[in-house]
Amino acid sequence: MTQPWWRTSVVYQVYPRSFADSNGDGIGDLPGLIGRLDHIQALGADVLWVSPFYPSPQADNGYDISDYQGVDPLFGSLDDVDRLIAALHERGMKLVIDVVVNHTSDAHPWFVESRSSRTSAKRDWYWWRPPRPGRVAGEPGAEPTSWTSFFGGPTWEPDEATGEYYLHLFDRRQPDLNWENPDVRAAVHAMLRWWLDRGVDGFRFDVINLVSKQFNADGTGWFFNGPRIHEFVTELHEQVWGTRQLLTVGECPGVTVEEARRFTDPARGEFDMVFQFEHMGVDHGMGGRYDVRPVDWVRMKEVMVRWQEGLADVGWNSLYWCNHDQPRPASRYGAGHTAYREASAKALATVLHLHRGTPYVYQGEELGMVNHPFTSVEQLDDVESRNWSRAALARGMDPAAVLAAVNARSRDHARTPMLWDDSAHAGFTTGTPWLPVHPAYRQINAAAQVGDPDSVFAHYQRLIRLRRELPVVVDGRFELLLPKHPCVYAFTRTLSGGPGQADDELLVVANLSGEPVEVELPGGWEEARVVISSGDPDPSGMPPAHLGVLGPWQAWVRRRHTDG
Ligand code: TEU
Ligand code: CA
Repeated sequence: MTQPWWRTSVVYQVYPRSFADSNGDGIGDLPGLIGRLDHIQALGADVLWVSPFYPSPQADNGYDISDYQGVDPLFGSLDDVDRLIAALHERGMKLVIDVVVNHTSDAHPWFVESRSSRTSAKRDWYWWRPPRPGRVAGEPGAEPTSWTSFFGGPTWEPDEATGEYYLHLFDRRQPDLNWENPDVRAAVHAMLRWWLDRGVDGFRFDVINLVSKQFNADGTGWFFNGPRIHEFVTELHEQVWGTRQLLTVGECPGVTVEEARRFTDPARGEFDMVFQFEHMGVDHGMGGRYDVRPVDWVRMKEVMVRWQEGLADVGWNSLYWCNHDQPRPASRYGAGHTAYREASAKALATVLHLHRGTPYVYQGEELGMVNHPFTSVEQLDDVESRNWSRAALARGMDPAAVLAAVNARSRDHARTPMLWDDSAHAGFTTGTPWLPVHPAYRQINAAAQVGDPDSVFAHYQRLIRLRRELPVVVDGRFELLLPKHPCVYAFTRTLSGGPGQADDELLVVANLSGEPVEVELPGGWEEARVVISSGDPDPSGMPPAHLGVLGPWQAWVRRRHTDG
């Protein structure tokens, strides 16, 4: 059986609003993206995932869709999508589009019709429920369940015209579709087949494990991996792509390894991989993402290993440190905007890209971009950070602490403009950028890095090339070393050569701290060739006895063949 094409792929994610602006309105767009495909190709990524570009009131920057089969004029036109697909395919690259079908925008014609009356033909396309018995819609506590929205506040919005509530797990302008209704599912399937006919190569499904809800009339229930989730996903697979080989990735907040095995077991016909969130929670306190804690690498390794092992024989991992919802990894886990910024970005990339799974690179990560120094919560655009800040201030939290929390965690860090060069607005736009450009853009930008062998960009290029060249990177068994070490992340990857054949082995070692450290590594690697390295000292010239001596943020990968 031939292996699916995406096993050797590296995906590059673009948030179109923030990538490249072609017409000077300060907002990135599809023609701008098409003009920058050389950058992604030069990096070596072969798949492009583009965040939503569909018509939308932009309440959540396009994750609130009002027409699934169009393009918002802000981003361009359907012709631009066709041009993007053609330009990618010409380069041997593929396109994955973002599918947001847990909810629509409240401006979607389906919802407009649904809310028009209790007897509307599309009433049942969304989750309409009466207030709790004996209560009036709008009264505090009258909500049908006590669920809290991802963006704060209750998940139920009272609707004056009909006296009922509708469900929105995210913003109130993002009403949840009712997947219990077969007409809703059929409409989603038809819409996705239409995109396949246009030539897209895959789908990233937004919060797809929330589409099956268990709602009980007594106000209890849940919505993570609901009772019919696997039935819905299997049906989606059958109805939309069948035996065609795409790249499908389901974003699954709260998913466990056990659930992920079900979602990604090829025999079940669901998804190729999921985005899990466990590793994103390692530096969250009990209060969630804005309860800022330093990353505990021992715990991080525990989580990563559990996923590596859990999906070793069945299923497949996605690998990411960042996306459009997360702060910049060079700030969050690395050295931030200091002398070790680049070394830390390289070390983090080395660790991630040598795990087993499909790596995702988020725009700017390949430059070691860092968090934006916001000086006021007023500068934030993101609905999540704004709602959280407003609620925290209302609770009486110290304004300086609120600012510190959003400066550590806001989704806007990922959304400030891509840094292209040292010209005005970092070459992102000729107009006024919709979010501020990072003040260090003269130092951190693509033009300064592409072609420089010491750059973060070049390091990503080498990591991606290594994956293409060495099957052990794709298929090798993963084994963690030094699990209890607080800052050294070390592991081996092993591909058995079979009878009479040597094993191909990699040893990956990274010091994820700004202090030099010395660790004891397994023997037999002294003569092994260094295939990737970053930071000081140069590992290739080290005397064998010093194998475990690591400089600040130093990382390297060695390769050897041993008889199996
Ligand atoms: O995100 C879903 C999700 O669970 C989170 O990452 C969420 O955005 C938040 O950060 C939790 O604290 C997806 C999209 O990636 C995100 O951009 C959308 O806002 C959201 O769904 C709604 O469509
Ligand atoms: Ca534009």
